[in-house]
Amino acid sequence: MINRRKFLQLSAITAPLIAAKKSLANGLEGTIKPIVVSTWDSGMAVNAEAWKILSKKGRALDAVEAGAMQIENLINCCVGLGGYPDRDGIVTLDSCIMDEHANCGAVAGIERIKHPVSVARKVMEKTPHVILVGAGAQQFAVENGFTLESGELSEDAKKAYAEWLKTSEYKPVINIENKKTNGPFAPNFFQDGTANHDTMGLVAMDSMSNLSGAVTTSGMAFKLHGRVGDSPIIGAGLFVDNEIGAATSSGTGEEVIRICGTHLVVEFMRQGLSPEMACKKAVQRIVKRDPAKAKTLQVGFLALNKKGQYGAYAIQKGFVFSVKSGNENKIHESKFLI
Ligand code: SD4
Repeated sequence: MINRRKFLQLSAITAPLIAAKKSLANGLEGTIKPIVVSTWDSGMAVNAEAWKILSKKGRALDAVEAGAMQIENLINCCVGLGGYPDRDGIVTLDSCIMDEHANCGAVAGIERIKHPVSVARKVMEKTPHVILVGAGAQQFAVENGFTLESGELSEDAKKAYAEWLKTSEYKPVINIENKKTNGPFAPNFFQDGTANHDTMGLVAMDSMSNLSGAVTTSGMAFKLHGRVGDSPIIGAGLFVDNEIGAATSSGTGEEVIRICGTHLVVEFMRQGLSPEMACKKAVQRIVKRDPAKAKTLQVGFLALNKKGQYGAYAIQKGFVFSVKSGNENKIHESKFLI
């Protein structure tokens, strides 16, 4: 007969074995966490902010919000209020956030609010809704203590808008960060040399293996007033499934919305594809629909799975992303299709 002491000894030996077997069965051995991945090279500073939370065993949701706020805070940055306006000269911001329970919130076309990502979080936590738009989103923000800012364009944005008004042509600029090719429409570079983009998407996994993501943007420069891109649309600009992984996107939002881009990426990962292959298949879906048009635009997807593996893929050369974990802190170039 097995006595109590023997039973305890046996359990002490078998419990870790069972746990190890379970994690092998899940395929999660060797998981890298915490980890945060962000679009573009400006993601380095965003990741650093998120890392302050992740490295202290904080929640991925708090980390992605803090990361997005970092870039929204910059005065001459394309992402927040310093971003480029729409064709009427008004800066309108889109943002969303999603956590490990599929809770999500978003704001679209919000004006004069510095931290749309935090308003998105409030929509998620304080309302039964997912998306608030325009004046309603702004009203909700003010009612929840957010300050109504002046709405004046940044110096960069004023110059670019004046330049754009000369032709008033709507032409989304591929890899708008590239100063050499994009001339007056290229935004500034930050002091650390990283480029200044109009969208920041980031996804993170915390030390509890929980995933979250956030996106914040001023959207496509010189868009029609009222236009909403992919960034605040759950399943387009951001999707998180805590069983599988998370994905975000950057580029021409209309193309991402058409294929429910980030949801598609996560579903490809569910089928067993690596993050990079999942992003590639989503990019192929866009290109296949209209190959000629695809040559004229850029879309990049960035994904992270439950093992802490990440990958990206873009239509064109030039999409870069930033990674921060215990193992690395660097900018990667995405592979591309065309
Ligand atoms: C949009 N996807 O508004 C955004 C723009 C973007 O890098 O990502 N630019 O369509």
